Amino acid sequence: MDIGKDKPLSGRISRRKLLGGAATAAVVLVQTATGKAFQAGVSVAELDDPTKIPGVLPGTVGTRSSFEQPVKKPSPTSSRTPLQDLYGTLTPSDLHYERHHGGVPAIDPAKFELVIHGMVERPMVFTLADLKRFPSVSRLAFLECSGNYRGANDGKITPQDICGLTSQSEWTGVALSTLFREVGVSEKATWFLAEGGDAAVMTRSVPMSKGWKDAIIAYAQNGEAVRPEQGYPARLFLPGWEGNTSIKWIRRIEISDQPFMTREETSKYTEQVGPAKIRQFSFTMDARSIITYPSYPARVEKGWIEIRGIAWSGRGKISRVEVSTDAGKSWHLAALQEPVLDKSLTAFRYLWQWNGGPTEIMSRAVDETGYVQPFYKQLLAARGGNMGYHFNPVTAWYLQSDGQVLFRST
Ligand SMILES: Nc1nc2c(c(=O)[nH]1)N[C@H]1C(S)=C(S)[C@@H](COP(=O)(O)O)O[C@H]1N2
Ligand SMILES: [Mo]
Repeated sequence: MDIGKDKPLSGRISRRKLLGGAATAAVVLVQTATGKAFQAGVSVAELDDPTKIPGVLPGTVGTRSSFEQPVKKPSPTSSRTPLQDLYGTLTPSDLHYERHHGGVPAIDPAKFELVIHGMVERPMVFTLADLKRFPSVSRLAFLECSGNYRGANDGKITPQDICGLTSQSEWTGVALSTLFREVGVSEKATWFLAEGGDAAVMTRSVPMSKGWKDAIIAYAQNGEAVRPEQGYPARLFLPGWEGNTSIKWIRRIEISDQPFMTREETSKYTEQVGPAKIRQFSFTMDARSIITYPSYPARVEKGWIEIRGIAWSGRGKISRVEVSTDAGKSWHLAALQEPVLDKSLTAFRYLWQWNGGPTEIMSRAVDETGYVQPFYKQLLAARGGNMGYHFNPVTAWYLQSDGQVLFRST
């Protein structure tokens, strides 16, 4: 059967439409194992029938299809994960959000050292090889910057703009509790300092209880060495806590019986929670969710739509996600993708038939502690205008009658 370029595949969908529309002229640059590029600059319409020519030979590293180009959105201080372009819950490592206060340092793994000292029996220096000799642990968990905030906007903002400082990886390394035992941490210790070896020499104080419970010194991310942007060759990873406590390029841990009141713990990383109340050491990330499809810049057609999104909570597991398709008047339970993991992104979906009338759709996450994701107006009432940190409001999407989806505040 001839499925020629412009002949319809079915009554409704032509091949061109499937490939992204007649205007598509993707540049296909395929690098072979021997480094020879071919099919460079070929437009979709000119692509040869793939069943008539041999394909590309196996290579040394895989590539992303040239038809798929999800990218992080950089600013001088961070770059955001394109949540609207992703599926499931695992963030491809090269799309993990980045936040660094002094740029990405180049660290020779052979020279890497982690010092643990202070209130310990045996101050010690660990090389990367030392860390890898200890029993290892792996866990899937999200990381979110506590400054995961959206700016003023005209409704034309994506999930990436709204909360793209959220990503998820499988982190592998040594449990910090293992190292605590190795150095013989004093029973009187209550806090430790984590210090990075980047130009910012970023430091944060962390309660010992978190260190004992589930802290990891991670040297791997999604099955390979941690990426430079994520802290190569090793970082602290604190599941469910504000991203800034997961010190990258970790080089020193000092054990103490009080917090260190570092630069980041005075002017930064404190937030207003009432007219005359400031919160400090607000480590846990609250529950949040967002519908990633449909979302801006998508345009949808009337009929069945699978509303899809992600939900997460630093307090534990997501217990339910509720979806509203009538601007919050009524709510329905979304289906959660199993397994629902502790402090992990959880995918949800809700099948809905859109009649084409303008409406607002939104999602609301509830976690296992009973915490309910607030509306923007509730956050505003509780905090006043000062909302840069720990910002987790319900996000609404407005569906215009022409199918265009736009951001709406709640
Ligand atoms: N050494 C060091 N660690 C750091 C930072 C930094 O600037 N330097 N940024 C922190 C902040 S604010 C966040 S949100 C996370 C971001 O981690 P990621 O870039 O792997 O997503 O790293 C944290 N750890
Ligand atoms: Mo952050």
